[in-house]
Amino acid sequence: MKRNIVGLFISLILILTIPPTSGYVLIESSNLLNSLDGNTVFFYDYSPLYTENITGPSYGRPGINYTFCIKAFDPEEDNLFCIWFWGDGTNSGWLGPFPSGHNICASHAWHMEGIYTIKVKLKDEYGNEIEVSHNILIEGKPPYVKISRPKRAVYINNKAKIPFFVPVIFGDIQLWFWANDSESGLDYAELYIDNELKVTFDSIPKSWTWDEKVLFRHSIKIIAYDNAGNFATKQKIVWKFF
Ligand SMILES: [Ca+2]
Ligand SMILES: [Ca+2]
Repeated sequence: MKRNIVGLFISLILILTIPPTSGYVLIESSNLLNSLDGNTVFFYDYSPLYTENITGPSYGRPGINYTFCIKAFDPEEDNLFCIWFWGDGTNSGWLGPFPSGHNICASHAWHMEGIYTIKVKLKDEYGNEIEVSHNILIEGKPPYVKISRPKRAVYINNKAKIPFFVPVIFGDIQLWFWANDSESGLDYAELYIDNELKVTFDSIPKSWTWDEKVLFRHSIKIIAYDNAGNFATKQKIVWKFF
């Protein structure tokens, strides 16, 4: 008994006086109990302290599998275990063991639109834990996209002269496009003329001057993509002379 009290006293002195070398320190309760037995096995163990952020998309579409990865480093190079909580009530179950510093990846698909907070919990062999989170917006609505110029009119040297039932263009013309996406935001848009990619816009509204000397019937097509990967297409048939 006396030995136990002395052991406990020494343990408390150690807790209060030995400074951690870095980060924060966890003392295993089982180790503290060992010391109470008189077997003064007493050591510090550190959490998997150094975690990088979760890498993976911040936007996605319903029903598509997305992969996320995380790297964590344990100061004692303990093996790590990992569990992913997907924010929709499901989780991956504990995965591992993985060596310290390993890139741990997992995939998931969400079936309903919404914002989900992914949480990943890492623990070492002693149960010391660290948790990181990452949000993903799942949405399936295509962007709104419009070719706002040319309208149904006759254009001569970039000026609309008279209304007509199709756009008829003489000479160069400035084309105008407009698009937006109210869920994940617009990512980029591509302009095609006669199915040939002419330019990629990273934001919209945008204009582009069509100065090719061509004849007769042509198609102007714009495809807009949102950040989740949904897209929408608009096409206009025009007649162009030089
Ligand atoms: Ca550890
Ligand atoms: Ca959208």
